[in-house]
Amino acid sequence: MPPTITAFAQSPDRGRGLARDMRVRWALEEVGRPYDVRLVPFAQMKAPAHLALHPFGQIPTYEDGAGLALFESGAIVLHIAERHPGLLPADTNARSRAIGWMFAALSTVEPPIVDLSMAMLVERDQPWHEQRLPLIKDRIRGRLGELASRLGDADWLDGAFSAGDLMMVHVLRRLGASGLLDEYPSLAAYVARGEARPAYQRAFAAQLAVFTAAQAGA
Ligand code: GTB
Repeated sequence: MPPTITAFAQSPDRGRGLARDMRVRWALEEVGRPYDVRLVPFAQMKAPAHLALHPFGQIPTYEDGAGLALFESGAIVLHIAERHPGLLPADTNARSRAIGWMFAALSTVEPPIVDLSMAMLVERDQPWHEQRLPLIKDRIRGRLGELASRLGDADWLDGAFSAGDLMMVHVLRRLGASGLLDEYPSLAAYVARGEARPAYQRAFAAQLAVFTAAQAGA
């Protein structure tokens, strides 16, 4: 039985593949595993049935059909990467480094990027918004500069494409509307390389189809 993941029934990203189910879809496509999707309407996200699966009432979740239920996109992608070839190197040290990049994406690079999204979405009317914005942007620039230095002219962060790159590319994509990524051409090219992967394209098309169908039915 294929695993079942959850995604927004109506994603606020309007099909841009920014919600975190995209990472899980992409990982499953990279390792060639089929999956089912259960769409969660906003009205049901904090209801007991979904909270039983995800303590914070969010997406994505992952159920393997054999009793395992997971939440947190990082844990889900790692689970997939550990069980199927294609996303983690065979060499144990390289494997640990790739997992390290997953953590770096989620805990070092993503937080200021999420801060920027939140600032633009829900803090615009605050009297301190205009003062806070450049501080957040400079924190992001700091991380992007450091990341660009480490990437250098390599295609991927540590040898072959890995779950670390998958996570980093998806985290960086959220900067699209800000223009910040364009200040770092090597990182913009890195993201474009990730997006060009056939597995990414399949995952993107699948999540876009959800948005298109929701629009058609609205
Ligand atoms: N740390 C968790 C993980 O990595 O899985 C975070 C999960 C999370 O934030 N999920 C969001 C959610 O369920 C969806 S992805 N939010 C509903 C809630 O908290 O009640 C975040 C997201 C949402 C929208 C956009 N967008 O519109 O561009 C981008 C990303």
